[in-house]
Amino acid sequence: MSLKFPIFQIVDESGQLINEQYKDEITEELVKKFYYNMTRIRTFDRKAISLQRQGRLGTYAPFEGQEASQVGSALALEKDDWVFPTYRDHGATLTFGANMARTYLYWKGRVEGCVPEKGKKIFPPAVPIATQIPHAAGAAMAEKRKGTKNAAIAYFGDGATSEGDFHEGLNFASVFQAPAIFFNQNNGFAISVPIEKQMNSETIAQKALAYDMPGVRVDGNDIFAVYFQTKEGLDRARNGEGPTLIEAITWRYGAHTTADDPTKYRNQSDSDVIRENRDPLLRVERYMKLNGFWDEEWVTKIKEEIAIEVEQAVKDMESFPKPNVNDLFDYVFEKLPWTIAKQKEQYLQLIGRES
Ligand SMILES: Cc1ncc(C[n+]2csc(CCOP(=O)(O)OP(=O)(O)O)c2C)c(N)n1
Ligand SMILES: [Mg+2]
Repeated sequence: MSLKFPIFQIVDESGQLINEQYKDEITEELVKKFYYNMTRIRTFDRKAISLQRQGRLGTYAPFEGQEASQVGSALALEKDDWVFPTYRDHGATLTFGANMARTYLYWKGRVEGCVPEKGKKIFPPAVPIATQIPHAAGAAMAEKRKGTKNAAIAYFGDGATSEGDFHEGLNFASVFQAPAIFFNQNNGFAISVPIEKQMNSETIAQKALAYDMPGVRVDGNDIFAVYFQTKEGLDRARNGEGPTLIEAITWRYGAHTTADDPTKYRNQSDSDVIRENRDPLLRVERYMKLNGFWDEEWVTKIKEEIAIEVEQAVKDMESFPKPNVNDLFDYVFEKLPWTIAKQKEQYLQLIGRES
């Protein structure tokens, strides 16, 4: 099956353009946009880990290594499309226009972290695996019924493809020819379980065959391949040609979350080798150098701007108004049962407040 679903690349590990078809569309502006957005989200991600280690954020799920998949797919979207992310997809949501301070706030356990910018159709990160997939299919079906040209994208990992929700979502989208992109980031692991132990299929892309939709396998560390394949899938979706499944083969360098120790289940030196050979940012840097787009001054400037933006987001997150303790009790039942009312009273007493 891997022969039927070859890995699609446009720029190889050394930064060489190996697919001439897209040559004219690859402008200096587009390549700089790739580099800028990947640098931005990598900076965000590293800062999140540092904040967690200092006790300033709760558990965090890092995505370093997966930047090309997330930025490439998000940049292919139009502003009125829907985004259904997981806990690891802040690279995609930030690129699409999510607020950075609120994204940090989410990992402080604050519900306000789930509120998107006005007009941005970004769902809260799905922590229950694969539940966002039928939601995306539904949103796409709704857009089709309304007669718009908007599409929906669902992000999910390799592990999610073993869930019923994955199959239900793809089936519905296929039956109704809904304008959806099912964007899989195959990072080889569902927490500690390697892909060979998760499934007997050789590829994830081949699962599209069952639903008679295009299944595309791309090098998820080649942002050029991800961007153009997502765009093509979206074009088909907007033209009424239904959904597409994209398998982006990638790797997370770090732990599953800050609560995980990857050395218990894999050899971390593999990550060092992948970083040297297949790093998504390094590949764009190599491409830029080979094509005369690399400009040290510009790189220094954007890195400074990004550092300021991230520091400001941390400040905004930390100065966000404290949560209202009543929120802990007030929204589960329409009328507070006496047991919870008593708990609330005792808690307020404990913290020395009347209401
Ligand atoms: C329904 C459900 N089952 C189990 C879990 C526990 N869990 C959290 S993350 C995860 C692994 C998911 O792996 P994958 O889909 O490959 O995504 P990745 O974390 O690699 O991005 C599991 C099993 C969960 N959150 N939800
Ligand atoms: Mg995974």
